[in-house]
Formats: sequence, C-alpha cells, structure tokens
Amino acid sequence: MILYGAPLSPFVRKVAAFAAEKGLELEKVAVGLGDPNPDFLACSPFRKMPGFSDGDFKISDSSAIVTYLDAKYPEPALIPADPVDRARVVWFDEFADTIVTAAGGKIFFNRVVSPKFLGKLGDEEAAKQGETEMVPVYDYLESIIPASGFLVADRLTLADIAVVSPFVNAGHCGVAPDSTKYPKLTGYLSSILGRPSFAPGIARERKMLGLD
Ligand SMILES: N[C@@H](CCC(=O)N[C@@H](CS)C(=O)NCC(=O)O)C(=O)O
Repeated sequence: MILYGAPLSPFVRKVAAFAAEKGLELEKVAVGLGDPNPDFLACSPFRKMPGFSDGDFKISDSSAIVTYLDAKYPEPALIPADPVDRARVVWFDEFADTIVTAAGGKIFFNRVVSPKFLGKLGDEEAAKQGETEMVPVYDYLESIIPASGFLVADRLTLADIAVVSPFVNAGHCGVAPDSTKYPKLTGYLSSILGRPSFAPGIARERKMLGLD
C-alpha cells in the first residue's frame, strides 16, 4: 500500500498515524503541493494530498483512506460500529478538517509553507487570524475532553488521531494552548502525540524544519 504526500501535511500525518496504530506498513512516496507525479494524479485527480493506492485501488482524501483501512484491517477498530460513537467520530474527523485545520493551516501556511517551500513571504495578518480562530477550538476541547483521555468510547479512535494532527503544524510555529489555561487539552495533546504512531514522525519533521 502506497501513501502519497508530504509528511508535514496534517492529512498525510493522520493517515500515517492511523496505519501505524493498526500495525500496517505503508510505503511513503513524497509528493509536494500540486505535484505532477502521474501515479499520485491517478489517486488524487485534484492533486490534494494524501493519495493512496492498494494495487489497482486508488483513492484520495484522508477520511476515505482511513475508512478503507479500517474496513480492510478491522483490528484494532478505530472507527466504532456503535451508532452514537461512530457519528461522534465522524464529527471529530470533520471538526479536525474544517475547523481545526482551517485555523491551524493559516498559521502553518503563512509562517512555514509559503516562506520555506514556495519562496514567498507569508501573510502575517492571516497567520494571526488563524491564532485567533484556534482559541474557540482550545475552549471547546478543554470543555469536553473526558477523564479517559480519549474523545470517543474511552479508547483511541480516529477522533483522537484526526483532532491532534493539525496541532502538530501549529506547534511547529510555536503556537500551542497555554497549559495553565488549558491543562486538560495540554495533557491530552502530549499523551496522543507521544504515542509511537506520532512521536517519531514529529521528531523527523522538527529536524527537517531545523527546529531541533
Ligand atoms: N479533506 C482532505 C484535505 C486534503 C488537503 O486539502 N490537502 C492539502 C495539503 S494539507 C493539499 O493537498 N492542498 C493542495 C491544494 O489544495 O491544491 C483530506 O482529508 O485529505
């Protein structure tokens, strides 16, 4: 199975961590934004990463990819079957994509992607706007993180994997929730991101960006 994308993408990181939690080995093929690689294009016709192939089966979108992996490799189940839990996992996956990444992406794109990879000065106003948009995300998560330390069903699910991934990008820009104001969220992030499915990749990303 091949995963096309850049490790710094929150959506690529999400799929990589999801596969790692299942003990699956994915071959990683690096592609950049808008990459013309025809194999990547065959998976992702609109050139959004990640792309994925398993033999002749080719697809894009992190949610579609993890849905396939969970159905094909059911253990451990990371997308619960229970109707309520399943709906809540889908909500958190969507929240991660359309709310957390929408905010965190403004920070990461303008402070890292644009200056480091596109050779263009980032829009600092847009980055600051992203920081402002992260505040209700922090407030929401702080108010709902259960004592178990997992968002749904008191065990690790796609919800946790999807939600923490964009926080890594904000973290690469030095943006993180204040641990005194958001103790539950801070503990939750370090617990999920400290798992072997995330931690080694994040260490490699930090080296690549010259942060460590
Ligand atoms: N909802 C999609 C989002 C994919 C996405 O927007 N990926 C970004 C990189 S983080 C991308 O490829 N952007 C390039 C573009 O929009 O042309 C998913 O979950 O995979």
